[in-house]
Amino acid sequence: MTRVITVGAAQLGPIQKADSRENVVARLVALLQQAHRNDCDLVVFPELALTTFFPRWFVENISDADHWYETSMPSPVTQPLFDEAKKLGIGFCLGYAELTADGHRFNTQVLVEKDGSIVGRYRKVHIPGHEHNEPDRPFQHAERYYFEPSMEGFGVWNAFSARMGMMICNDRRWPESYRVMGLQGVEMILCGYNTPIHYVPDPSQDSLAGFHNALVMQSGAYQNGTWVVGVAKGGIEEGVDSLGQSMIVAPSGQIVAQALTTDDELIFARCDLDWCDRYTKTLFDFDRYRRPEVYGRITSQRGVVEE
Ligand code: ING
Repeated sequence: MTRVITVGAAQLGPIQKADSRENVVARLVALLQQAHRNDCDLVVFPELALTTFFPRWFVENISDADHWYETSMPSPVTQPLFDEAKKLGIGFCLGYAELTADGHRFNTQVLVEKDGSIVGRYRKVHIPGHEHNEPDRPFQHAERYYFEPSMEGFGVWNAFSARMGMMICNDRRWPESYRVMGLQGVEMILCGYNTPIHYVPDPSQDSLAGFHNALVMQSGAYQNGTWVVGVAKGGIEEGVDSLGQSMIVAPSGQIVAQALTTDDELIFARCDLDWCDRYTKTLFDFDRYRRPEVYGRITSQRGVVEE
């Protein structure tokens, strides 16, 4: 019997600062319904899918930013999304800013099954950008001020009759993210992102933003024999142009669907999970071919050590 998940990548166009959460949730519901009409089992939304990318502004007192975070999930404003998904019998993955009861702040994604239950929660591991105000930049990327890194790492959950994993935006640039999930038998990785095309520390990378986005997800998929679903919030948000190019990547590393716009746009693909075995049981048969005994530096050391 073949195992197939029809997955939708629900790319979002920009969310401006003045847009209400209610308005955004209505956009998410419309994409969810479109995914349902196209027989999707699961629809994936971007990173921080409920608000504008607020780390682009610095506030002196972090509690002045509390209104960007959710203190529960479902929250009152996201309940209509949970209700509609459960009614339609479709799962979803949603990125949002999480403020815990004991005051911790995470960049978070939840995976919701077709029955409306939350089956997995992932908190971003690799937090990019800077921790202090850098007023000389054209825009801030102060994620390291607004979010602490997860200590939970990368989980893999049994859901949708598959081994499902999650990662968020910058995580996709790091091979360890995929490998830690690969070693747990992951078959599909869900990843939301917000990627400004202008890379302030090195503008020579601007013209390569789309190339690098595809490069990392295609290699991660191939090297771990897994499907990867990358979903953007794209377009010009508060003056900052962000990459679209949401894509669904097969375990072969091939792109099977890609967004054409930088706006709200659903793409979808039928993903045969048994394709994973073609890679994980052959040239990436980890148990047969990996050499962890010579990979010690991967976990014992962070930066470069010479000699
Ligand atoms: N964004 C970025 C990404 O990896 C980043 C990281 C930081 C881009 C600073 C540009 C400037 O695509 C997120 N949201 O992790």
